Amino acid sequence: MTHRNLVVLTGAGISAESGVPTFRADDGLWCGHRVEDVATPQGYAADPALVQDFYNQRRRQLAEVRPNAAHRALADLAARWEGDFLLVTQNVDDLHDRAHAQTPPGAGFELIHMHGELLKARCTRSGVVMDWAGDMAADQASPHHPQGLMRPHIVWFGEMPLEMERIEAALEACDLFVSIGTSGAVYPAAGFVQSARYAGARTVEINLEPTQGARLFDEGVYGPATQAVPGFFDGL
Ligand code: BV8
Repeated sequence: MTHRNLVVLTGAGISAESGVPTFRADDGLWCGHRVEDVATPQGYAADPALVQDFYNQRRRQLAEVRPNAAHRALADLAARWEGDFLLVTQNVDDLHDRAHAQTPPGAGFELIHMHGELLKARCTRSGVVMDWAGDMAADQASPHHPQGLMRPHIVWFGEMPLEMERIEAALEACDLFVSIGTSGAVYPAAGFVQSARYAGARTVEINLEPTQGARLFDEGVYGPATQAVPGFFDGL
């Protein structure tokens, strides 16, 4: 069966073999922090220095990691895919961006970072988003508003993910939905498989092991992403 309109959702598991830690380690902590202390507007308001340092550490780490075979397999697929292909990532690293930069220009690859990006910052007053590669101070003045501060351009818990209308439109039109390296613990991303099923799409979960939402998928492909992802898409 040939597919025309593909939506791929990725999570932290696709970057794990590049050395980027996933979120839900066994101790439930995230790099030693409680999620609510570092990934909520309340946590930022309570201790902006702690939150900025948490993101400064992760932004610095990007220099030490590289895209892996799973990121590259998706970029190669985009270069040869003839229909629509939307890649939605929950990840805030730039590994998909870097893998795609190595493919021919104009390849059919739309990428949405629905939870924001480590390499971008946002003015708290004007909402203007700008590239940001270095550290950010707790009281980082904004060049866009006299009373504004710069915060990470990251979607925290309780905040609306980005580009939801584009994502929902693509899910309604897709005939193949592939979820890669995500535990299915966070909404609305965890609900995308239901939208794809409702649209009549074939749904596939690719993960290290079956997730809590595995039964929602038509098929499961299990193993490390650097093997399972190329294996699945090479055969497509
Ligand atoms: C919103 C940015 C509404 C931060 C992130 C009760 C029930 C249902 C929902 C809720 C509820 N209470 C609250 C909610 C909503 C909440 C939510 O879902 N909470 C959960 C915890 C219950 N969601 C929100 O708040 C969202 N916003 O709902 O807004 C709204 C409406 C109107 C107006 C305003 C607001 C916003 C959620 C976004 C939060 N931000 N990230 C940052 O990154 O610093 S979420 C964070 O979790 C990351 O983005 C991450 O990507 C995401 C999901 O985690 P995963 O990627 O899945 O990572 P995880 O570690 O969990 O899993 C990794 C998987 O990989 C595992 O399955 C593992 O087996 C696998 N793996 C590991 N190694 C490999 C591998 N697979 C393959 N190969 C390997 N080598």
